[in-house]
Amino acid sequence: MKKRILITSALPYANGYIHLGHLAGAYLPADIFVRYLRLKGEEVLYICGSDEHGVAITIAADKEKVKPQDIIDKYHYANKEAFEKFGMTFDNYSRTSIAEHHETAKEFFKDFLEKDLLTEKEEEQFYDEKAKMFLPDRYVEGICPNCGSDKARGDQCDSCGAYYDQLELKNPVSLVSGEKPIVRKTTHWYMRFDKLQEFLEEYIEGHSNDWKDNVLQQTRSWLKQGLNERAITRDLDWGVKINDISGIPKEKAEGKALYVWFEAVLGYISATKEYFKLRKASVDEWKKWWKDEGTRYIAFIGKDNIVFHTLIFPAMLHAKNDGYILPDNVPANEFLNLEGRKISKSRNWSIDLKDFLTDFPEENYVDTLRYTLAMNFPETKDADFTWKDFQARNNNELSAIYGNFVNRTLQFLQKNFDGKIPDLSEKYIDVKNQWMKYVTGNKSLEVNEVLSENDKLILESLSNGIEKISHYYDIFRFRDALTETMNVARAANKYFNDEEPWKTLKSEPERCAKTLFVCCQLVRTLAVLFAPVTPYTSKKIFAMLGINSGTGESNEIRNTEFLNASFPELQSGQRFNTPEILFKRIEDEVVEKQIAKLGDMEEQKAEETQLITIDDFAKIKLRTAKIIEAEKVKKSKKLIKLIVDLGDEQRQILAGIAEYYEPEYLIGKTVVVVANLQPAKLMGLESHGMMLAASKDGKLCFLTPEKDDVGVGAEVR
Ligand code: B3M
Ligand code: ZN
Repeated sequence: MKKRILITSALPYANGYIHLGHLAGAYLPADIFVRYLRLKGEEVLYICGSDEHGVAITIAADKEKVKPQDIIDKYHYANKEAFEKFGMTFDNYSRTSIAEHHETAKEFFKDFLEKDLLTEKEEEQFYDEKAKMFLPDRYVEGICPNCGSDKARGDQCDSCGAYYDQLELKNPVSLVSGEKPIVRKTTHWYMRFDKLQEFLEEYIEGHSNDWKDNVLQQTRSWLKQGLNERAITRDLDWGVKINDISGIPKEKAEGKALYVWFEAVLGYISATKEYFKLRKASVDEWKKWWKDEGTRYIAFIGKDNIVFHTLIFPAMLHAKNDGYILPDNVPANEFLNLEGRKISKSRNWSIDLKDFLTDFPEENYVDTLRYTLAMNFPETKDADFTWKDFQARNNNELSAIYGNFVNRTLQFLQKNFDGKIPDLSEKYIDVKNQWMKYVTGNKSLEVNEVLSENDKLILESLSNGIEKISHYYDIFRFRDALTETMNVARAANKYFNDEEPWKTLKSEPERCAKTLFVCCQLVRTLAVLFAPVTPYTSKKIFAMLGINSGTGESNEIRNTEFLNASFPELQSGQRFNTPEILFKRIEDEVVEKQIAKLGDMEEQKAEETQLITIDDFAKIKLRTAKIIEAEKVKKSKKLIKLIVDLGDEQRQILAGIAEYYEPEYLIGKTVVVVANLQPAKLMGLESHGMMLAASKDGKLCFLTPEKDDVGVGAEVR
């Protein structure tokens, strides 16, 4: 049995805002898991931070025309704040620009140098002659040598996940100048990953039963190809510099930085060191988490980071030969799509967390987002987030099931029991004892008639439910854990319905009190079970109940709420506070507005990038014309053949408007046509010009002069 659990989430690059895809991949699953563990009383340390080096940062700086330092400051703090509001409970959210991290990274480099695991080599690299610089990683784009995708980066292909040597990229283009780079020699240090192949094979096979399939598959296919030595330095003046490391010639090390992946993974360690330093703990405290067999380490990541965490990082930890533990699991998620399409920031097909928080500032919506994402975690394959689903999860599940149960229970007590947890009469006084016997496994024990069939059923649902929930959390099946959690809420509602307290209030008041006594306990139970996923709501419920109970936050006193979730812990006579609505309904307009926001920029951007001059525009000759004949083109759904009069000539124009207009309606109308368009043939018919029409959202209408004054043939400008 491990004594403590170390959890990390991939360090997001501080080059942009966190979006929902990130959250569903590596952050929310980890936070849910961490809260769950803390609520079980486990000793947990949850580490994350910004990845602030490498080309991802310098490219963002180039784009925003500021210094890399400005970029990392801007996004580090923005993301840290957004994460906090989203309820992430890191023990430390650090950053890789801290001195601690540079020292740790250099220590590893130096150590590998001494162990002969690094080779210094002069090798060919892409060089941009115009920009006078080498082009590391993302500074070049080209065709993927593996899958043929044409947007592959210099070091990795986003399409197929391949990770290759930059010179293998086909048709390379420099992103700095747009030119084709030349190949030039430069010195770099290469890590002998080939020497670690055997060790890694053993390590991975040791986990063939407990790691996710997607993780094993990708890792094995890498191992199968055989590990090569890899350059772990770059020609870059932003990052962990190596020019002050003894053992390598200074002139050669000048202008070089460690490859971002080599040092970023070590960021988890430096962040741990920083955490204990900030708490003024003893200098060796961090080692308890990284170098003690009593610690279990789990690394949460997205699928594009798999091999760095299953091979590269473990290889480094092992090679350091200093007692480091290895990841015990790397539960990588696949990708989250948005409204059926791949998330893309540049196409504005994305939802940044910060924008969500601006539009939905109330905490209940944060919980709805956490719940919706968790119900759609891409655990085994890519999944989809849609606003309609967000609305439905809120209205039909959180509000209609969970919120409804809490609300009807507390309202009923408010109205009929003076806002207090009911006292139990003589007949039912033993309920708590019987309940405890029942949920602690003593089901065979003869339970007396104090517990009704309904009571037994709900207790059954509770103990079975909690067992399943824990089991699913433990094997990283969070969607299932959450579905089971909602099932407990369903069972609670059913209990309320079956007991019919609104009837027994008059006919069997003692039983009614017992029913509500049970329901109150269930309210607390649900708040505990939902706490990892919807913590803000749980806090509200605990406050309403007037009790102190945790939601698995970082600084809480460790308790074992989750293990005791099924126990009846509330006391009779305890007064509670005014109930409030937990999940406000989300109306259609709200989500429609969000859907409409997506992709906006796609058009905007297209307009921005394709600015034309007035001379360009003058090339287009637009003129008014009167439609004198119109008929449908045979065998075409879309085309109408028009004869238009331009005053000095008549022309035949084919217009794709048959789905919107009847030909008869068009005759006699004055329209605007492009008069100098090259003639073209459509369905065997000549079209000489083009008629202008406006279209949007499946609707279309042609343009016509506001007054008849100008007649036909008038120039439109
Ligand atoms: N910064 C890459 C990414 O966001 C990354 C992960 C580092 S984990 C040490 O995909
Ligand atoms: Zn590819």
